[in-house]
Amino acid sequence: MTDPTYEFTHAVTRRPAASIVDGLRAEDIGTPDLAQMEKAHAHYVATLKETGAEVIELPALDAFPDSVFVEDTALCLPKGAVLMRPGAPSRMGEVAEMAPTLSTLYSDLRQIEGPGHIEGGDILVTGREILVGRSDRTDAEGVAELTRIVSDWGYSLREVFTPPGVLHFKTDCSLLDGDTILSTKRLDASGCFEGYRVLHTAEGEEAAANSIRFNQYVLCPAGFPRTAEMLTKAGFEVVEISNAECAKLDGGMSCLSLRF
Ligand code: CIR
Repeated sequence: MTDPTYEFTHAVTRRPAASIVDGLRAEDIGTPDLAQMEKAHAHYVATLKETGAEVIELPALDAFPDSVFVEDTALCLPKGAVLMRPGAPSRMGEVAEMAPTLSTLYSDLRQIEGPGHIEGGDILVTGREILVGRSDRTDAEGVAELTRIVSDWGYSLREVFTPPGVLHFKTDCSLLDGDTILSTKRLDASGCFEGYRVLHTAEGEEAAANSIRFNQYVLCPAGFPRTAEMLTKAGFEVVEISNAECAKLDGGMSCLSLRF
């Protein structure tokens, strides 16, 4: 029996574009370097492929500086996929660029029509439910529209809240298996993971929370040794990937792929 929350046969990624220097960021901590980002991206894609999954690598899109962060454009579930409606105006057009790829892979492809907004980075699919964090990018109307769509497929969706100042819900958490979550202490303190087994990122290593479980591996941003060690001790096979360039744009491991 496969576990649909972390056992995947496919991923979709998009190469970073030269326009990445214009990507959105909450705070300017430096300009991302395209060559360095491409190198880390290649390591990321190679790691996904190493698990036996097929990775569909889409070409760079110069018109959309943040288009490397494909996760925000869609939600992919076993029964169907949903095209999102990003809350960031500059990212709206990325959805139409993703639609043709998903329409070849899914017979049931739905779309958030609006007026609400929702981005994939705010959605965590666990073994028992779909958690969606309201944030600056994801509003009540967007959550309500997604709730109606996924209830058709038998999912229950629970609205939660992304902490203030945190870009996306999954900036602060990730799924390690159907029942286990890696979270920052600040997000877990909100009580949103009651009933789950929760592992905390180490103090000062909050940015390690945006990791992904993909088949046998947990892909973690490099540079957070205490969290990596904790995960290894808990029995996970950790692969560290440089996230220095994406971090300048508030991006992490989950943002860089759609997984299904
Ligand atoms: C943005 O602000 O939209 C991008 N610079 C970063 C998106 C990161 N995506 C994610 O966490 N799912």
